[in-house]
Amino acid sequence: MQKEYINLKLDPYKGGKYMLVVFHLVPKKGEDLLACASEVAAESSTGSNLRVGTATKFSDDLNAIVYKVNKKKNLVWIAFPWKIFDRGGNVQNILTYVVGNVFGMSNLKALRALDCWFPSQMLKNYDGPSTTIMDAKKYLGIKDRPILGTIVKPKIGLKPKEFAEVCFQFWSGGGDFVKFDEPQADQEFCPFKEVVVEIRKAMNKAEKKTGKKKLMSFNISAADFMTMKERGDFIRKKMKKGSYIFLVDGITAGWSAVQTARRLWPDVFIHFHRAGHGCMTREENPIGYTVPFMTKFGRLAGASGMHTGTAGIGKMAGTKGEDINAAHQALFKKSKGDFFEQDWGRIKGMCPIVSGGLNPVLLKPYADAVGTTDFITTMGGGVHSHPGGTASGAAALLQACEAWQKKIGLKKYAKDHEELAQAIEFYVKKIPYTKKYLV
Ligand code: CAP
Ligand code: MG
Repeated sequence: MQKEYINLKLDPYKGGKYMLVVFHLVPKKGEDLLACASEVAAESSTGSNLRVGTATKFSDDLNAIVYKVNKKKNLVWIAFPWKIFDRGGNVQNILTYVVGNVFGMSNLKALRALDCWFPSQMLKNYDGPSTTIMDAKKYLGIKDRPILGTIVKPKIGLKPKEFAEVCFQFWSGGGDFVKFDEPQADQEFCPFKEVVVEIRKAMNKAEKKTGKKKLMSFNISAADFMTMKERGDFIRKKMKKGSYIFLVDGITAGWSAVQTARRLWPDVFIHFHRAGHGCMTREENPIGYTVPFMTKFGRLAGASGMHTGTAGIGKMAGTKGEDINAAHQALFKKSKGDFFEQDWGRIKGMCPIVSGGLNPVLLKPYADAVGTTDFITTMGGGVHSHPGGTASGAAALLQACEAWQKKIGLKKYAKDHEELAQAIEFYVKKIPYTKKYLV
C-alpha cells in the first residue's frame, strides 16, 4: 500500500487541478484492491514500486490520488494532477501515463479505463477539432442527413485507374464521400502520386455528371511525419480546396501523427481511423480501455471525425451502449458517460464515423439509435457487392437514407426504387440478421 497515493477525502473537482479516470481493477489473488489502486496511481504519476528518498514536497504534490473505491464492483477512481502532462496539448503523453506501464503491472488481473473527465482549466491546453463535419456538409451542400460514404474495395490491389473508377462509380451513383481503406498508402502497384491524379480526374467527372460536390478521404499515414507531410502537401496541390480529407491510422501511425496532421493543416478534415483499437477496447479484454474513453482522446487530439463503431449493427465487436455513448462523447458539447458528465467548453465536436459490415438496410437502425444526422457512414462490402454494382450500391444507400428521412418503411420505399429493392433482397439473403431491421 502506498499511502501517499490515497486520499479518500479528496474533492477531485476542487480547483480544476485533476483529470479524473475511473478504472475497473481486479488485483491478483490475495492482493487488496485499495493497495493495488495505490500502486497504479504511483506508477501512472510520480512513483514506482518503492517510496524513493529523492521525492520532494513539490513532487509529492504531483502524485495521482486514489479518491474513491467500490470494492463490490472492483471500481477505483484516480485523480491525476494534469500539470504532470507535457504542456502544449500533447495527447500521447497523457496516455503514456494513464494507460501505459500500468497495463504491464504483474499484481493486476484486470485494469480497464472505463471513463475519464477533463477540467476546463486543462481543456484550454488542447487543440480539439478545427475543421468539422459542419464544414464538410456545407461544402457538400447537405443539411439534415448523414454524409454517405464508401471505402474502396478490394481493400488493396487496385491499380490507380481501377481505384479511381471505383470512386467515380460511387460518386456518380449519388454517394458523397469515398475513403482509402486503412492500409492503402503508397504501394508499388498503386503509387500514391498516380492514384491522387486519377482520383482528381474521377472527381471532376463525377461532379460534372451529378452536379454535386464530392469528398475524398486520403490515407496520409506513413513511415515518418516528413513523408506524411509530403503526401498531404501533394494532395493539396492536386485536389480542389475543400474536396480532400486526410485519413490517419491513429492507433498504428500514432496519436502524434493525428496531432501533427491537425496542426499542419487546420483547414482540413482529419479522419481518425482506429484500426488496431480492438486489442484495447473489446469488452472481453481484461486490460485496456473502453471505446468512449479512447474517443474522448481522439477529440482532444483534434480529429475532425473518428470511427466510433456500429453499435452492434455491423461486423465489428462493440455494444450499442458503448458505441452510441462514444458517438455522443465525440460530438456533443456536453456528454454524459457512465461515470462522468463532460462539458467540452470551447472544444469543437468530432463527428462519429460509422463503418464496418454495414449495408443500406442497416443505415436506419444506426441513425435511429444515435439521434443525430451529424455523422459519416462508410459502407464497403455493403455497397460494392450490390448486384447492380457500385453505382447501384450508392443509389441504394441514398434511397435508404431518403426513406429514413421521410419516415417511410424501406420495403414500401423500395416499391419504386429499384436499387434499394435489389439491395434488400440481396442483403437479407447474404446477411440474414439484416432482416430484423427491415421495417
Ligand atoms: C469497413 C472497413 C473499416 C472498418 C473499421 C473495414 O469495411 O473498411 O476499416 O469499418 O472498423 O476495413 O472493415 P466494410 P471501425 O464496410 O467492407 O466492412 O469502423 O469499427 O473502426
Ligand atoms: Mg477498412
